[in-house]
Parts: sequence; structure tokens; C-alpha cells
Amino acid sequence: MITVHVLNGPNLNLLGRREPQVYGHMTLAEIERMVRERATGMGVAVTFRQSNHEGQLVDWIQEAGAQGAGIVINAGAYTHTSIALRDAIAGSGAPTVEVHLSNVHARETFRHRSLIAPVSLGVICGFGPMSYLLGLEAIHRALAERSPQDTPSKH
Ligand code: CA2
Repeated sequence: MITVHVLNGPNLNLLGRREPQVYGHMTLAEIERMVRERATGMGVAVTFRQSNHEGQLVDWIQEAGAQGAGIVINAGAYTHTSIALRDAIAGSGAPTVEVHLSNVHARETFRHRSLIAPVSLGVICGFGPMSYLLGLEAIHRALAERSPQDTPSKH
């Protein structure tokens, strides 16, 4: 079965409670529910986690790689600063899609650079919670292409 680890970085536990004008009204628990519902429909197993700690995220990226899982990651502010996360993604070999709620390119210039984008399959940003669903769809297709035996046959 295709497995996807959805990893969330610093401060995303505050979603829905502060800065709704930037990040919307949905809490991370609500986003998790929405992702799980969609994943169930796709026949994808999901591990959904959040941490404020860089090293914890590194451990989870390595775990996903060791399990042969894909990753959808909203690394929060670590996106723009973390060589450790970039090295973990590259070293884990886990196919990874970077997602963001906000359109980081329409915000401050320090958010325009991502250290993890070059080691990710692609980046989805600016669609609010839907960015996670688009990320799930993208990683599902990428993983299904790699191991077609995991995809239900059309005939
Ligand atoms: O748009 C995104 O998803 C971000 O990854 C969110 C990060 C930000 O540093 C990135 O540049 C873009 C910030 C997450 C913090 O979330 C909060 C939610 C509510 C209140 C305060 C912060």
C-alpha cells in the first residue's frame, strides 16, 4: 500500500487560532481530517505529524525514507533556513512534495527562497488547506508511477 507521511513544521499547531487573515480558519486537526478522508478514498495510508523542533522533523523524514513512504511537507519557517531538512530529504530518498498554505512568493522576500524545493519533486503554495490535498494527489501519482503494482488495475 502506498504510504504518505504528512509532516508539519514550527507554529503550524497554532493554525486557526492566530493570523486567520494569512492562514485561514482551519485548525491543523481539521486539515488532518480532510487529508485522511481524501487519502482513504485514494487507498493511501497516511501518517500526519507536527513538530516545532527541527531534529524531530529530520528523524521523521528519515523514518519515511526507511519505510519507502512519500512525504508531503509544510516545513513552515524551516523551509527558508534549514540545511538539515534539505539534507534529510535528499539523504532519505523519499519522494517529497513541499506545500504551503500561503503564496510565499506574494509575501516577504525572505519567504521566496526555499532550501528544500531543490530536493523536492515540486512545490504547491497559496491554496490554503487545499495545498495539502493537491500535495497528496501529486505524491500519490508520483509513487504510483514508481510502483504500479500498488495501483488498482483499470481492467
Ligand atoms: O504558508 C505556509 O504554509 C508557511 O509554511 C507557514 C509558515 C511560514 O513561516 C512560511 O513562510 C509559509 C508559518 C506557519 C506559522 O503558522 C501560524 C499560524 C497561526 C499563527 C501564527 C503562525
